[in-house]
Amino acid sequence: MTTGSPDYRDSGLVFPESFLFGSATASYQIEGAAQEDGRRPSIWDTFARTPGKVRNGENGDVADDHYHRWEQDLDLLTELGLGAYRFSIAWPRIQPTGSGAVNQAGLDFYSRLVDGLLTRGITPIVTLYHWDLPQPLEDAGGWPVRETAYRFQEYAGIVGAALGDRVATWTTLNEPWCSAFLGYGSGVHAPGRTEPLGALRAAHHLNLAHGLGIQALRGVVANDPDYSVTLNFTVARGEEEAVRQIDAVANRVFTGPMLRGAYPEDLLADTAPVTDWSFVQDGDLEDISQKLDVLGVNYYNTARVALWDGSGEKQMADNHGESTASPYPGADRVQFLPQPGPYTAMGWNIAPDGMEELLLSLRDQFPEQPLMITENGAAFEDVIEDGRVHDAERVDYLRRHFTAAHRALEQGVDLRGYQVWSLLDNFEWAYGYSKRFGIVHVDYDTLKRTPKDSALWYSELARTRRLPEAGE
Ligand code: IFM
Repeated sequence: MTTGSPDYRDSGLVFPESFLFGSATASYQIEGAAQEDGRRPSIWDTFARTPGKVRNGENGDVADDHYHRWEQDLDLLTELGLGAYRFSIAWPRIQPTGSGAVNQAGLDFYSRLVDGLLTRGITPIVTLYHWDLPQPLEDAGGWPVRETAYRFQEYAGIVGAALGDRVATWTTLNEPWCSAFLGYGSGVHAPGRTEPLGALRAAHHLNLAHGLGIQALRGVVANDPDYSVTLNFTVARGEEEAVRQIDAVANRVFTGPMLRGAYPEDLLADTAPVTDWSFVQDGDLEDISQKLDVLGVNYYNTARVALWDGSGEKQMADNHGESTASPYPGADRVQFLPQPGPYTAMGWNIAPDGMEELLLSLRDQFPEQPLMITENGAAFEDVIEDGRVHDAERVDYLRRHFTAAHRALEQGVDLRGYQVWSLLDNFEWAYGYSKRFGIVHVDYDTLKRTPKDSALWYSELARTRRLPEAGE
């Protein structure tokens, strides 16, 4: 057993009995069957078909064909001994036009999936929105428009009424920062718009959708689930003023209204050249600040920032794709500096200490708020050889991040579980299929699933609750 190693390569650590080990996926990234059983296009179908937006012109039409192979995929969870599965529901399967008419075939698919999990003794963690906005809602203005939040409220109520007797945890949104600021700011995600004001309006309407969505769920569910949202936090380090500005527009723009019932004063001041925030209406903050049973935390890496003095070229090594438009309205003087390695195949720096720092910081900011790691994992250049994938780098990445999570637990953080991203190799958004995050390899020609060494390692951890010794 090793503890306290400076490189976060501890072993033998034991996680609590109640700690929920699981793995995560998202609808558009794995399902395929894009034109089946009444599903209509989302903004990602449209974006992926726009030349130059997704690497190699790839799309989610087939992806992992999970829509047809879901039973096999749930069996994989059982074989690995995982206790939870975090998946998302495709809004365009439930309401193909984004409003009104409900597509029963879509609800039936997710109902079978939830039942399939429960019969296998696996806890369903459901995300309502992981970026696949029905295209007609974008055509009507998308997230910058207030009406979209009301449409989400309606959709949440429909799904809640259908599945709300069986779901353990409801997560309204996955990473609204990406939806707002990559979708409408830098434009590297769907719908690919580059409008600083649109991005801030989108952030507010996503916040509103979250609050209204929880209220809609509460009105219809029949059991006593946990309510949640998943945020991707930017752990910025470096020059204090640059850190403050990024923390405001990347993190506190969501935690402020959701957990404190107010937008941070410094965010309002920073973004004053872009907007006076008059789109925030009376009562919105009360609607948004719903009690959360658990806050979902997605963590991958850290950022190093500094203020740009206007001379030389501004550096934007911020790991969020290539675009000349900024995803940080109001923080125009902040530059993102390259960081020391090692890196994953995404070029993201590997920094388990950032996870520990983030969990402690959230505990300090929101002492009463239980937390769950809802995503953490890494893409590497995997090679399949003789039916095995020896992904030692991913095993090492996971070992170090589980160590970080355990250290946070030991320091009193109320951390309820950990969902590894991702169960399967899948469609990695603007990177298409070029980046593999799965602990299970998917052959995109045959769609065969092969658990990688990391899956076997994780299985051992989940079964024993004990971080394996190096080499085990
Ligand atoms: O694949 C994504 C996921 O959809 C959202 N969080 C980050 C992952 C890796 O980029």
